[in-house]
Amino acid sequence: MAAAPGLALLLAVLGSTRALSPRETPTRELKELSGLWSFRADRSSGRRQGFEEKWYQRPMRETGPVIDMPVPASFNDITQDPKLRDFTGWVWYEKEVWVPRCWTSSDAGKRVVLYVGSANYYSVVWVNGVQVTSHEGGHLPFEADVTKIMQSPSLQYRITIAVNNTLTPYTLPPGRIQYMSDTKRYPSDYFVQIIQFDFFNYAGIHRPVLLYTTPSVFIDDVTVITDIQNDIGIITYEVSIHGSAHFSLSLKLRDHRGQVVASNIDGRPFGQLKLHDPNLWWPYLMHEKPAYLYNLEVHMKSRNGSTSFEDFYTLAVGIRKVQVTKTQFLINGKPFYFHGVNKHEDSDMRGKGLDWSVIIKDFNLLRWLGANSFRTSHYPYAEEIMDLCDKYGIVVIDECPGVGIKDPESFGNKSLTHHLAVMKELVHRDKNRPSVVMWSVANEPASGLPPADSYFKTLISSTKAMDPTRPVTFVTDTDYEVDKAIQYTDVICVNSYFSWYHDSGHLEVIQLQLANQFENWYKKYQKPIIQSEYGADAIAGLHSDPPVMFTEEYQQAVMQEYFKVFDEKRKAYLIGELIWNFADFMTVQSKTRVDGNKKGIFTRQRQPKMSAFMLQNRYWKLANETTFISQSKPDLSIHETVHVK
Ligand code: GCB
Repeated sequence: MAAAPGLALLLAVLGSTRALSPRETPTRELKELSGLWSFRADRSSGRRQGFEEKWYQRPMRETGPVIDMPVPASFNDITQDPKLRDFTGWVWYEKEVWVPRCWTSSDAGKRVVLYVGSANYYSVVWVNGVQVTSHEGGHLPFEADVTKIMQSPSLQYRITIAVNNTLTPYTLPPGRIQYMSDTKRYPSDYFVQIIQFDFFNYAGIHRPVLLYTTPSVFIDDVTVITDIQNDIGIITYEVSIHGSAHFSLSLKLRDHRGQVVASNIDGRPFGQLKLHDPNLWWPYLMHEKPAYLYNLEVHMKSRNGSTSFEDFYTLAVGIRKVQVTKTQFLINGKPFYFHGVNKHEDSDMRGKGLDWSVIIKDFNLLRWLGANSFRTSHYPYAEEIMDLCDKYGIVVIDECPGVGIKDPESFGNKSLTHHLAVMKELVHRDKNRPSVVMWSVANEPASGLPPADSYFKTLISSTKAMDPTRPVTFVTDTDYEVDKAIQYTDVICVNSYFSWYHDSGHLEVIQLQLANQFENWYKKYQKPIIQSEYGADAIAGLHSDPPVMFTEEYQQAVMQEYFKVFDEKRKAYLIGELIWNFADFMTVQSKTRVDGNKKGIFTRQRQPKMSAFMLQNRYWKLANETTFISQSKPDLSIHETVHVK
């Protein structure tokens, strides 16, 4: 039996990017390297001193002063040094670790991998002074096979990671370094990093660093696609094995009680598992038992002469189907309305560093709010967060770091090639997640510029080729008459800030302008629309009646005006509303930002503003209208599907 066409395509296009999340299983061990690392910023004028003096060759304490730096965390808000807060260039991290002898002996039959959850934005990694990998781009994981190096006689290893946060017209997000040559106004060698996005450019090692093992012959990747046909759940899978062409595989699917409900022991790396009357994966608040996950166990055995290898990997699988019509977004054949938020990975002191307390607090707030979805504005979030979306049924629009693409220079081949590579990494990382229902390739690019047409045509069609099972979008704030790229998307995502950035203070224009916005886009394209951002800044505790800008009352009033139009248009083609923003967040210093962006309905410390209670009221009402309780079977025979095959 051949792999299903969609799956074959997905695998062929994805090729060999990093795949499975590191995980402990009976055949895999894992060692967390979170904690304190030695740290030094390279403050030399060209930022090249670390490379010139080869700081990776000896312990860093021998080449100069080091400070303690927590990992994961952004380095920016950890010290009292304003120059480190705004530092641009190379920073160096180092950690000395012990590795168990049973991992590294040459006859252990093990492979040792060094994994970095994410580092912003460009990283070079050495072990004991030997470069093992480099990676371009933040917000996504990368790894290196360090087996050979770890087979040296020493059991203590020095891991050095140099990270550069410089943004250029060809990075994602793009940026520009501006040198100030007027020596009457600026010190010599003075430069600033220019960015065109509205969040602080936090940098450093943001997600956990791990060492993990696999057997030398190992499960390299697992891809699943789920479908539902006439009460039968179909899981089409493909497993790739690395290290040997001779292996046998068995797969078991267990329900949440641990019972095996489907299995395949024919030994082949692709096939289908079928289940009668499966428990479907439903979004939070759409069903009485949302987010049902099965556990897929993949067991591989291989023999090479007298040596045998065994690997075991488990994957959470949610059976669900996504479709898009001209007016609806369907999950398991039922209309789904996104009542959710836009977020940031952002918190006091940690910046963009992963923190479990913040993560769990945020999920508790989302559920309190009655939010069923979020967009990962404006970059991929940690795998740990995505796991919880699968587990809690929070639907995700998964966005890549294509934010601030404004200059014509950023629409050339060099940028496009990198953008395609980033989408490939993102799709590869999140392809098996039931919570991910749509890819967003960018936020507010200059999509009215002539080169945007072919840039987005290629980007969107390549993303669809990588994953034919999910719709693709990008988020626009360009006028419907000049936008050149929405034609290629499945869903229109539009941002607008009526009575804030335009007609500031004039609440009375919102309804007219918003209704026109929706009608214009829909008439031109006949695609469903999500209001992917709207909102207003409110300084918590600032009040006025009648409402004026920056007060909690004004934020509420803006939202109320938007709601009136949402309620009218959701009867037609509006399929979602995502408030900007879940919480206040840090930005670059500017005349329009008072200690960051204050459009949160929660403060940065996650305390509710008045708007949070108002939104909670609305979202629970919406949830009650759209809940589907499974007394009757869902109708999965959709005839009107137009965009997603
Ligand atoms: C937007 C951007 C978002 C900003 C927001 C604002 O359109 O997509 O990144 O933070 O507006 O508050 O200005």
